Amino acid sequence: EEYESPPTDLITLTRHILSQQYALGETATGDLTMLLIGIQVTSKYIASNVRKARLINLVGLAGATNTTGDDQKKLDVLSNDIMVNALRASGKVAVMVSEEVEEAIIVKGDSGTYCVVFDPLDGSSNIDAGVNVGTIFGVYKVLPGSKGKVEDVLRPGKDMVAAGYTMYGSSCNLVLSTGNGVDGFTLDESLGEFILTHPAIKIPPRGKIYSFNEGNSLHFNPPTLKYLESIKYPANGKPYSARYIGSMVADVHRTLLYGGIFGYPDDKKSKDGKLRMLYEAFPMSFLTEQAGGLATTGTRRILDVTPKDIHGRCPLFLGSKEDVEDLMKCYAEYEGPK
Ligand code: P6P
Repeated sequence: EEYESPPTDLITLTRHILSQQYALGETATGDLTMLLIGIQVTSKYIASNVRKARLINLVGLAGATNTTGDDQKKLDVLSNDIMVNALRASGKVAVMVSEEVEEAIIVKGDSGTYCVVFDPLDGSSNIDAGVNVGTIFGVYKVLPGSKGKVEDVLRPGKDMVAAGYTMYGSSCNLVLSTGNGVDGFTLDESLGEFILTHPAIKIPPRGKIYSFNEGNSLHFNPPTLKYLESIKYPANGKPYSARYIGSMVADVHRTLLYGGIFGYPDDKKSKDGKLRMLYEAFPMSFLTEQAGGLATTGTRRILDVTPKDIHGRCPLFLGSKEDVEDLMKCYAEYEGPK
């Protein structure tokens, strides 16, 4: 049959970032480009380790147990070390916050003007079951005149200049926004390049999927229960489908592409919910808004919230505009005790 010649105009992640950088004109220093390229290299390295670990754990290859057990770093610690070292080496980063590190890392010496907050391997408890996991990151510029201090990242998510995630699954997908919409890239392992495969991702205005851990229903607050009731027993007799992977990157990726709503609410057991603001809620809310969706705590736009602590949590509902508006209505109409 007809031989289809391979594409000859590949838009790699590097080329795409540079094209956006040019769009910024002469103000562009190239620093953000270098930083994002550093994150890209990190994602490739983590992808190869995740793939090996998954293979080893699942088929129990000898490599899973080193001669001395303590050499075998847990994958999330390994991913953290890879990310910290790559960001430090980029020379563009003044402050780092990692889910794996208790204190903010202030880079000494002539460090850059960016701050990167990240969860190096979110959902890693799912690795042994072969479930998709991911790296989530957000980028702030330091405050004017700052050489890098923790206050540079105790700011609302709307101050971020870039955010994204890499999902490690059957393929490796990197989804990124620098404030001009959302673009998705797929790692072509034969080239070692992320190729633009999902340009200008737009979340459908309404979906048919809800994604909550209903195992927590006993603790859910009335507005959350009222909303879930409205989509499980709707007047139109067409209930939503339930999809919950339990790995934020996978649940958010599906929500961005298919639409619907993902939620990790506050409840009687966890008054701020479970998800961390800086490196889970803010980056995913940034991407959701850039793709035309909404992201709320139930009563407030998530990107307007200011964290008091670098590991602070907030309730989160994000997804298709109309679905999230329905959720917000349930909160607005709730008259009971806050
Ligand atoms: P639960 C993974 O541990 C994680 O941080 C997110 O990736 C995920 O959305 C959430 O926790 C799942 O939490 O309580 O439903 O298992």
